[in-house]
Amino acid sequence: MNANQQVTISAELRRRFAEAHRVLVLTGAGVSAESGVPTFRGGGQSAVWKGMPFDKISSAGMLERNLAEVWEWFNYRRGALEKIGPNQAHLALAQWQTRFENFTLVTQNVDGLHQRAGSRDVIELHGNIWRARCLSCSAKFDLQDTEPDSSGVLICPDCGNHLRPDVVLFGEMLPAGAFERAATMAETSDLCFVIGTSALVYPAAGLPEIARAAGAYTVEVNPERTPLSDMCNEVIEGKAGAVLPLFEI
Ligand code: BV8
Repeated sequence: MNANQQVTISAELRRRFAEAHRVLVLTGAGVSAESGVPTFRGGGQSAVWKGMPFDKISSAGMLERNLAEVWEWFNYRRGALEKIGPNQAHLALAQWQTRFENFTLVTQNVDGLHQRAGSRDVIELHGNIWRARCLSCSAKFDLQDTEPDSSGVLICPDCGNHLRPDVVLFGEMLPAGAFERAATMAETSDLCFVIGTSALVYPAAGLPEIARAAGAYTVEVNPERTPLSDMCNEVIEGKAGAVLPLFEI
C-alpha cells in the first residue's frame, strides 16, 4: 500500500465494531512507533545494544552473566522514554475500554504508554520498564522508590538483595496468570485486533490465533504484512495512529 493511499474501514468491520460486546486487543512496539519509541525490528534490522541483538541483551542468560549491563540497557531505554508521550493510537484504545461491555487490552510493550493514555487493567505480558523486582524476595517496586548501591545496581528496600528490571526476558516465563487471562478472553471474544506487532515472539503471537480459532473476527493493523496476516479476517495496512481514530468517525 503506498503511503498516501487513504485507509478506510470496511462496512463489515464498522458493523461488527458497532455490535461487538467482547473485544480483545493485542499491541506491540508498532503502536508506540508514532510516539518516537524505536521498534525492535523496524526496517528489518534487529535493535542492537553495544553490538548485541536485543534478544541477547534482553535475555535471562545476560541477566545471570551481567546484571549491571542489563540495567544499563534498560536505563538507556527509560531515558529515551522520559521525553515521550502517548499518541493517537494509545488515546483511541483508552476510549475503547468504556465502549464495549467487555474490553481487554493486552500489550507486549514495557513502555507504560497505554496506561499514560488512560488505559486501565492493561495486561502487560512482558512486564514494565518503570518497575523493578527483587532477585531473591521477588518484591516489586516502582523505580523512583529505589536507590542504587556503589556498583549502580539497585537494592531491594525489603531484603537488601539486588533488584532486576521487572520485565520478561527471553527464555523467561511470563507473569503468572497474565497469558492465561488473555487467552481466556481470546477464546470468548467476538472481535480481536492485532496492532503493531511483527508477531514473531511467543507465546504472545499465539493469542490472535486462539481468538481466530474460537471464531473472533480478527483484524490486523500494521503498515506491513506479518505471519498473522493470512489468518486474519481483515488486514488494514496503515499506521495505528492514523487508523484507530477512524473508528470514532
Ligand atoms: C517463554 C521485554 C517459556 C524485554 C520481550 C515458540 C516458537 C519459537 C520461539 C519460542 C517459542 N516459544 C518461546 C520461544 C522463545 C521466545 C521467542 O518467542 N523467541 C522469538 C524471538 C522467536 N519466547 C520467549 O522467550 C518468551 N518466554 O517462551 O517462556 C519458557 C521459559 C523457559 C524455557 C522455555 C520456555 C518470552 C518472550 C518475551 C521477551 N521479552 N520484551 C524488552 O523489552 O527488552 S519481547 C519484545 O520483543 C517485545 O515485548 C515484543 O514481544 C517483541 C518485539 O515484537 P513487536 O512488539 O512486534 O515489535 P517489532 O519491532 O518486532 O515489530 C513492530 C511491528 O509494528 C512491525 O510489524 C511494524 O511493521 C509495525 N509498525 C511499525 N510502525 C507502526 C506499526 N504498526 C502500526 N502502526 C505503526 N505506526
